[in-house]
Amino acid sequence: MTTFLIIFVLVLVAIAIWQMTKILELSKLKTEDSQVANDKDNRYNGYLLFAFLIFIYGITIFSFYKYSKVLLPEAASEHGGEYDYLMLVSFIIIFFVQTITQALLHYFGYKYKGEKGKKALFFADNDRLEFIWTIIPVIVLAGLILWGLYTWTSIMDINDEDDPLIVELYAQQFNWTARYGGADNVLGGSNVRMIDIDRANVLGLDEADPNASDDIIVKELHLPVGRKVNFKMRSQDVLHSAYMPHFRAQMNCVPGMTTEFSFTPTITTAEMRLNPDVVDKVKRTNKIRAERAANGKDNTDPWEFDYILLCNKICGKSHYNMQMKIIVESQEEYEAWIKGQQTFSQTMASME
Ligand SMILES: [Cu+2]
Repeated sequence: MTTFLIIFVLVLVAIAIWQMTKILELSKLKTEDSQVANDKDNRYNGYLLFAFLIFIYGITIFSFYKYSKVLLPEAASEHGGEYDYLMLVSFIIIFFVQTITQALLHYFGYKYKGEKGKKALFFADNDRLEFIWTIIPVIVLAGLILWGLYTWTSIMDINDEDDPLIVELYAQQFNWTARYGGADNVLGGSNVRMIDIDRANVLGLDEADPNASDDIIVKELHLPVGRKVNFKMRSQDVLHSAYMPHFRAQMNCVPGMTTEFSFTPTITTAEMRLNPDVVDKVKRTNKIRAERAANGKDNTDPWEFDYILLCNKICGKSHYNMQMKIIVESQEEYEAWIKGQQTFSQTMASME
């Protein structure tokens, strides 16, 4: 980043010097030097166009080479594959059109550069040409939009089929809390007005609601692999956004209402840790951390991959650190873990 800034400043200084020499030249009032572009100037600008074309192609190839590895690994949810495919096809189309139109734009800019004695060909309209360049984008864009709408509708179809696990994600500045429905898989009623920090009722559960007594409140989200999860999101204070990038899931958490998202995790945490992209990323990160350790800096503990729930709305000064670990595991492991958690009524009883 520092290198980039230095280069940027040097470029700005160079431009300033160039502009100053131009002003000096102008101030000499050389009357024979006309400001009207001649053939040589036009040719020069034509070559600059080609140079710019090579620059944008070059930087594209460089970015692919250098930054492809920072993309997310394979989707870990059922709908994620569909979502990624839609995005890939959109990108391929945009990339293909961009590459060709830029080449044409710069080539014709060069070909029809100003020359002494050359007259511009001009026609007011061409119905066939206009038809072609209107109908092709219309068909392609309509196709993408319809496909996108169809995919969106199927992802956002939140229903109670296939016995989904019900989980509440509760957002507040600056942390997440998760709540399971307990043995009955039904979340008890809740309201921010019933929050009672002194008695550990941090989510404002209705103590009189029998559905609430077996609810389980945790700070780490465990999900059994292959089981659909219906998330109910709430926020205590401001807008937050529950973002689970590895599952291609995101939903705003809005104070005063409950929002929903649903997905089925398909890859356990243990399996994802063996994914080549993830292995690679862990290796790169730990190399940086080892270097930091060697230089006596902090934040040097070796990192192990975990799924994560992040806040994706800038909700305040500690927004960047608003996260919760997600663990996807087998049904047996999940059951063993949930059995070890206290229910809401147990927590309340222990406070009496
Ligand atoms: Cu937030």
